Amino acid sequence: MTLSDTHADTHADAPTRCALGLGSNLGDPRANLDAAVRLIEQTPGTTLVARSSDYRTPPWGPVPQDDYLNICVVVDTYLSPQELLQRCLGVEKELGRVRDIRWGPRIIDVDVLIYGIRKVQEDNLDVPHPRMGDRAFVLIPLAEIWPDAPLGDGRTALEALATCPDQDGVVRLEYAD
Ligand code: A4P
Ligand code: MG
Repeated sequence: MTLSDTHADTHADAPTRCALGLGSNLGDPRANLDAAVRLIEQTPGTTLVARSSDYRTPPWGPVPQDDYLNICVVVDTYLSPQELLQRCLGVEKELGRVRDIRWGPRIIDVDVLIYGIRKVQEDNLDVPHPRMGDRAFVLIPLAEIWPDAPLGDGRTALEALATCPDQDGVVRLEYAD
């Protein structure tokens, strides 16, 4: 990706604050998350503002699978919403993600949670992420680094946590190294 590519349909004169949600439960999840954050950091026109702690989270959804590691990051970016999505999909591809079962295990998932206060509803992009407001594996890391994050339904991340189920299973990891 070159700077001119990334700015092709972007004319913003100030960056937009965005939140991304990352998850991994295949291979070496910690290494996968670290590698994804490095790639996000290297994205032209994009600055990493904050990265949450790593959280071990029970798998959500109908597919039996291993626990996940989940994190959130906050970025300031000049990319448009579609460009940011394409970058997230590119990071997944670069790390070797193969899409098979919906909600199934994955090397890396990078979702666009929030793009400023914009609502985007396009065929391939729904922002704010429609399922984040009741998911502890998203809200806990997000509220750690951006408690006032606007969820698009009038609530902040911290406010949504007050009524969010399944928080007990989410464990913040502290690494010795
Ligand atoms: N797409 C639309 N909106 C967005 C957005 N805001 N961000 C489209 C990213 N992508 C978005 O994604 C399929 C398509 O969604 C993309 O090509 C994009 O055009 P996907 O990642 O292949 O599909 P998926 O992840 O299997 O489906 P979905 O509905 O996004 O799944 P979720 O909701 O992300 O669930 N349990 C724990 N503990 N932690 C997890 O991280 N993740 C999942 C996946 C299940 N259980 C989990 C976790
Ligand atoms: Mg996804």
